[in-house]
Amino acid sequence: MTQETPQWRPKLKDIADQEELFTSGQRLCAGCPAGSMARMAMHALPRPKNTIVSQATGCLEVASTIYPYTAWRVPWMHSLFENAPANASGIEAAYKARKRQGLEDDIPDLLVFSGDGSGFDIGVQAASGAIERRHNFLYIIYDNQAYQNTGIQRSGATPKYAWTTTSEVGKAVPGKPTWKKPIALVYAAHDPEYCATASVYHWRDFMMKVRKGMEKQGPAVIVVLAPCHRNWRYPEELGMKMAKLAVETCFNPLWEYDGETRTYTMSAPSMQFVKDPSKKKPIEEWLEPQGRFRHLFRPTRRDDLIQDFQNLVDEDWEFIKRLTEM
Ligand SMILES: Cc1ncc(C[n+]2csc(CCOP(=O)(O)OP(=O)(O)O)c2C)c(N)n1
Ligand SMILES: [Mg+2]
Repeated sequence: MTQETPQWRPKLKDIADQEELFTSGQRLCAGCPAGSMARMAMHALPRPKNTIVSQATGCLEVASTIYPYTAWRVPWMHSLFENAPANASGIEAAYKARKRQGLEDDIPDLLVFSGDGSGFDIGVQAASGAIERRHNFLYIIYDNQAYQNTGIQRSGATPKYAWTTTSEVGKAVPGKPTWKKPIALVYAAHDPEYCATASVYHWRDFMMKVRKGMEKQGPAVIVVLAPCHRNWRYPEELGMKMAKLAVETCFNPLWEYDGETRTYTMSAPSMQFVKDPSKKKPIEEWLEPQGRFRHLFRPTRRDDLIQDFQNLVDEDWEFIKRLTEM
């Protein structure tokens, strides 16, 4: 057996000494974990000075690139919802052509960021095509479960019963009528080199996944849950706690797909709930602090809807458990 190089594990001390490639001074909301997510991702790059970012529109983009300022200390390209992975494909193709002509020695690493609006809905076509063409890029989708930057419209990532401005709560309808798309599985089914889910709370797990995804030669996708206090309506200092609870309730199971072996693996933070199912918290612990689910608890408690939500979470969890036990 060949000796594998040990997996990179970030240490806080080392990160503290590194240059910030996603800087402070951007205009994300106070407590918005999307900013922490971007910082962590940039600190996990294998070749920080040799990376190009292609970014779809969304909170992270509009808040970090208000003309004439930018929070990005790497070459960065604005993209549409529809084409962020396609832009990355084009950049890679252009560098390859220039290298063939002897104009470049190197092809930079490509990192794509988008929100769930692009990653779950409007940009799926471009992402699907870029993965199929086997471009060498990592696509990070930060999932805050709605189109937040334009005023909280529901997306394919919005869970059932959540309030948004386009999934209203009233006498006739209790929020969004349908469940969220299993988008990470949709991308994993494309058989990329690497695919994973992540949480902004489990910072080391997330950063190790970013490093892995960047180092793979070929397409990689990470879907990271990043709470949004404007829509989820929790006190703004509780973002990381909401992300942690999403993992503890198994609403956001953390797993990886390895394209080489074509296998799914449960990641360490979620593995504990497989080993000891009694540690899995009831979903209402995650739902109740969130104003977008207030109507499930007040003025009358809707046990039927809470139970339905729990059943959906349990079904997804059982499915992931079966996949990762293959
Ligand atoms: C095709 C298209 N439709 C609508 C818009 C307007 N728009 C810009 S950002 C945005 C919301 C982004 O949502 P998401 O991707 O989830 O990112 P978030 O703002 O939640 O971080 C919308 C609707 C657009 N730019 N392009
Ligand atoms: Mg969003």
